[in-house]
Amino acid sequence: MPPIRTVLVANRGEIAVRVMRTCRELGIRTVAVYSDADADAVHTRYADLSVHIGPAPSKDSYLIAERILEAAKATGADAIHPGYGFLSENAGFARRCAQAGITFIGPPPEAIDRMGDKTKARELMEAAGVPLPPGTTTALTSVEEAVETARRIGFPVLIKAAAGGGGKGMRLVHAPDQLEAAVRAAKSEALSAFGDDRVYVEKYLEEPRHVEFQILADQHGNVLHLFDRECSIQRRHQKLVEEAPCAILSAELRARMADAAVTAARGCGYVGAGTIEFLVDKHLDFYFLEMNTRLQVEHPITELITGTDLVALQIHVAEGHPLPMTQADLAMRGHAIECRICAEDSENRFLPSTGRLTTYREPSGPGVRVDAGVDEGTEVSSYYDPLLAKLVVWAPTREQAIRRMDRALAEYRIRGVQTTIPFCRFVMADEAFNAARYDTHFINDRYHPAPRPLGRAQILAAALAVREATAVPAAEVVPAAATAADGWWHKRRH
Ligand code: MV4
Repeated sequence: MPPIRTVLVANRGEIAVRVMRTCRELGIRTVAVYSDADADAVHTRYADLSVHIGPAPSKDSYLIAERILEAAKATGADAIHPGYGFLSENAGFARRCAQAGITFIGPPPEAIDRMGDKTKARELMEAAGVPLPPGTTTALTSVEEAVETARRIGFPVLIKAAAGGGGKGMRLVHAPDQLEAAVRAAKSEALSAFGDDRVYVEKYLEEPRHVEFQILADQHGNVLHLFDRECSIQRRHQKLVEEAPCAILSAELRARMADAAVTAARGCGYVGAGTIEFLVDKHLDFYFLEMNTRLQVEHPITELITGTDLVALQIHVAEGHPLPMTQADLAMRGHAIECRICAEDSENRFLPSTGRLTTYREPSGPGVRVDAGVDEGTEVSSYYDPLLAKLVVWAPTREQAIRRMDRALAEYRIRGVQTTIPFCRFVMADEAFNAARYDTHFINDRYHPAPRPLGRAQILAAALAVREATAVPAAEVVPAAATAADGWWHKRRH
């Protein structure tokens, strides 16, 4: 395959900028696509060329394959990098790129299809000998089948959508009499979310850790792993803090999981960068969960512990070259942590926060990397994912990385929106996190922030609103207005 000269990045925000940075280092021209909301966005300005593709809503712009392909043709792009989200795991889009003679910088569409259907993936992984949570490897054909399976594997069980992933359309079931309703609910949710109502049953693992392996494969049958990341600190299936390597894996367990991950990638005919997700239970048994057939948000922590550039490697294998290293060339060094800086109010139920970034100053210094998609003056809207930037640190040890992250979080200055920085600082200070004793329930188990005291402007606004509604002197009702949001932080899991 001829070398790639121009890459169109079919994405926005931090990942678009991240991909374009490597392209620039490689002497590859970059093309941005942008919506109405992103006319002045960082990624739009960073690119060598930029093409307007439609109105702000993603469904009218970043998700329209036709528009993206037209932009690629109009600018002479010979490759498209999809980033994550949007069209990145859309096999149909990958096929249309190929038909248009454009290199899709990602896996073959067949591999996307094989791993996108979770029952197909389970069937393939079982055949390859990768450990799976007990359950069905085909879609349920009746409620009776669910009952029989649950009796065999034991409660609790999860009903999962075959077309799902990332937690959508899941139902937890504790007893046989709940099964019928759960299957019906899961099917209807799956139908409206994915247009596919197939569901299957899996044994529910109670307090698992989410540990994933980075995989790289070329078109010549070489498959490597780049070690592991722990991503157990999640809220509603959104990761917030990730670290590499996972602090609790012995060398022996890491080697067995890495083997299973390479086997999984081979089993679906994978090419490019991908991630195998596992759940690890308290006995340190591990189970295949799903494969993400794209570059992931948290890829930088792997880059920092392995000294690699995953985007450069994606481009290298997309050009048809063999991987430039062997497994023996790869080693992990030190420890990396990523904090996702999102426009969400972590002290008020992580509610989305919008507005103009009136102040935006990034931390820097030893071992600090910031991948941002915003700068001072950026208008943060509610059209897109709230991720503003990723703060990533590297240090020789986990302890030093935690201290370094806290230092960098303290340096960050963002005004205009609320962010997840207070939450990330809570994690860095948390005793269980420091001891690496945490699982996927970390946030529910440990994070119960007191509500932030209302600011002067909020108190005045509340007072005015109350006065307008009641026509009594504002001063008398301020305390009641200030407690209007009470109560939520008392909520606990179970
Ligand atoms: C599970 C599970 C427990 N047991 N499967 C959530 C997202 C999707 N990828 C699958 N998920 C889970 N599947 C079995 N058999 C628990 C979860 C889960 C989870 C997994 C990883 C990280 C955070 C999570 C939060 C809630 C549930």
